[in-house]
Amino acid sequence: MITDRLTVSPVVATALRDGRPVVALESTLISHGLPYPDNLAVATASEDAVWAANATPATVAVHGGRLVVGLDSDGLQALATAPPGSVRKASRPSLAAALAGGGWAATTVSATMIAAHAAGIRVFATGGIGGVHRGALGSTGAATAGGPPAVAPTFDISSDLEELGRTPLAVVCAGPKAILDVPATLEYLETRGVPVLAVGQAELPGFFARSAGVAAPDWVPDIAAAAGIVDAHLGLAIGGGILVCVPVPATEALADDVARDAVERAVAEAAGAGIAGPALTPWLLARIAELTGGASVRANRSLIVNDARVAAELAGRLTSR
Ligand code: PSU
Ligand code: MN
Repeated sequence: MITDRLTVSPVVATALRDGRPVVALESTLISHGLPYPDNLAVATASEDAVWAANATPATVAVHGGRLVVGLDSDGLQALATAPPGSVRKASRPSLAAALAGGGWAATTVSATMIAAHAAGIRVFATGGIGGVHRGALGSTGAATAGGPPAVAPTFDISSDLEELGRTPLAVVCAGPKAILDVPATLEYLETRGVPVLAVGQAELPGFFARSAGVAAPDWVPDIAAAAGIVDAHLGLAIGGGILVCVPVPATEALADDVARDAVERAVAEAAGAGIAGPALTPWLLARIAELTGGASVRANRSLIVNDARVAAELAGRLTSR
């Protein structure tokens, strides 16, 4: 079973045994989400932000047939500097192949939730969760002649959403990624019974941008209030995670129109080029980085480190309740 495949670092194991706050961090954003050297800078800064908020970071990845919870700095370096394409992206459906294949694999939100929960961790920070991709539901086409034709659905829906529906963990993010069909992603999360909270604003955070342009299902003024709801949800032990959405820091946020234009263009190009499957999200993030002259990477870096800091505060409040 999963515990036979789990390697928890001594530092993380000790913190958990002593009941001190621990924050899980994922590794796909290192290997597939950001270019080198930004990826290594973000991974290190996220761990530092967790330590600075009096919690222990536990970056998760697959290595040598094991799910490692608590990478050391050599592991972070190895993942960040691996040649593009040489590291697998492990989600729930690809975790077994990643374990059996040996070598390095990076864990997405779904695989990181599985490992973190098995290790006894309750709080996890990422950048933006995956969700319902634009076009996943297809379109019916125009009612009038000359309009856009009907498009078949791709059904591309991230396994992150199913995992949030089944694995009890608080996931701190900056909202669903802006490349997604955000309203459909919220509907999916509601159907799967996942509470979604915005912190400090009524609008759902929009990943690169402060707002996704839609209301959050629920919102709280601060982390203390979020901790109360997270504690109630996890305390029920009815299964399933809870999503805590924190807006990207204002100084690094992309303007709403800049984000929207880059996302729309990148999504259209990806469809035209036939990019699909697990390659789609990394392709879109890289293309948006080009289209925004690197501004999206600065926003992504900033929001990831901020999420790690907020997650550490949340973990601290949970352990002291
Ligand atoms: N947040 C980021 N960058 C990323 C991701 C999150 O800022 O690259 C990763 C996470 O690992 C998430 C994955 O689970 O993107 C979603 O991939 P997909 O859409 O293929 O499920
Ligand atoms: Mn997908």
